[in-house]
Amino acid sequence: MPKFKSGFVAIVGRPNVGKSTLMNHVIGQKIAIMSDKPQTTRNKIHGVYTTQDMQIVFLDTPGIHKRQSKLGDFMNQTAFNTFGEVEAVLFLADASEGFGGGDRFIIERLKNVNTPVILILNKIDKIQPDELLPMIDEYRKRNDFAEIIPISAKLGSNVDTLLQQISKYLPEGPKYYPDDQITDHPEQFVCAELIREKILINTREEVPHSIAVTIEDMKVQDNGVVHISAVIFVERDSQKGIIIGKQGALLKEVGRLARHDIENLLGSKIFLELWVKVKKDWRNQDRVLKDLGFHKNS
Ligand SMILES: Nc1nc2c(ncn2[C@@H]2O[C@H](COP(=O)(O)OP(=O)(O)OP(=O)(O)O)[C@@H](O)[C@H]2O)c(=O)[nH]1
Ligand SMILES: [Mg+2]
Repeated sequence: MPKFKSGFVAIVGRPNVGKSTLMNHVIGQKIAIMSDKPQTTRNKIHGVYTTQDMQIVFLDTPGIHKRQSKLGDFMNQTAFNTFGEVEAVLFLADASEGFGGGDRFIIERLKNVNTPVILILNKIDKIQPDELLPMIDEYRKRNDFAEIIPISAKLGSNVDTLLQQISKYLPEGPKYYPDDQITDHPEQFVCAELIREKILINTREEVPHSIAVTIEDMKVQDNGVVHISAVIFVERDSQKGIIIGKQGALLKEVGRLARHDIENLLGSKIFLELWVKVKKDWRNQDRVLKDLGFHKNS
């Protein structure tokens, strides 16, 4: 009988290239939030993929970007820290945008790592087939990649091939997580993230980056309904107005969309209570970042 294989792989790349979309597709459930706004993911998130003969633990990471705040520093460091702790690094690039300065910056950092780097060219659904080969050549000139695999994370094209290729780099190993566990994060974290996703989708410009969400309370009531109380932190009074919206319309819509996703996640009815509070310049305050769950070593 073949031996069980297992290991960790990190998904890294610029913001918005589709890292979380890929992980969710493989896991088959939304555990990492996704949006068309860059810098959606802020923490490292484990997604566990288990079959009969292997277990791959994916580490979804924040997009590596030009830092603008202490939160940004934390996010970049979170991504870089994963390079050394995995069997392979999946470097995701956006095929529809071509090679750019942001990719070069990451490749330079990857050159100092001993871990094999698999280049994934994502969003091939957005390009013409004849654009692919010249792009692969361009990337190949820049670094010695262990594999180069074009995919569409959104449509799931070629993701099976990717999984097979990853398995080549996994050693014989244990099941790190039980069969039915798909992430390392507690439900409360995923719930808070789902609420943040709905705000990202419904707001523009500076607002998406200025919010943080915490779950203050979560308990099952006698009638089986899960009561959740969440706080949305913003940096300024004006942003509080935007999040609440005209006669509370935006907050209501955020609540409606989040409730739908959270009910899917928990598999039970929920009652969601949302509060909006101002915490001035929280992205640059070490103490506040810590309170909100951004710990240096995670
Ligand atoms: N057309 C197309 N769109 C995609 C594909 N993969 C992801 N997207 C879209 O790209 C956007 C960004 O996706 P995310 O998964 O949030 O990207 P990310 O790399 O995790 O972004 P950060 O967390 O900000 O670093 C979303 O609007 C996705 O729907 C793909 O294969 N094809
Ligand atoms: Mg992400």
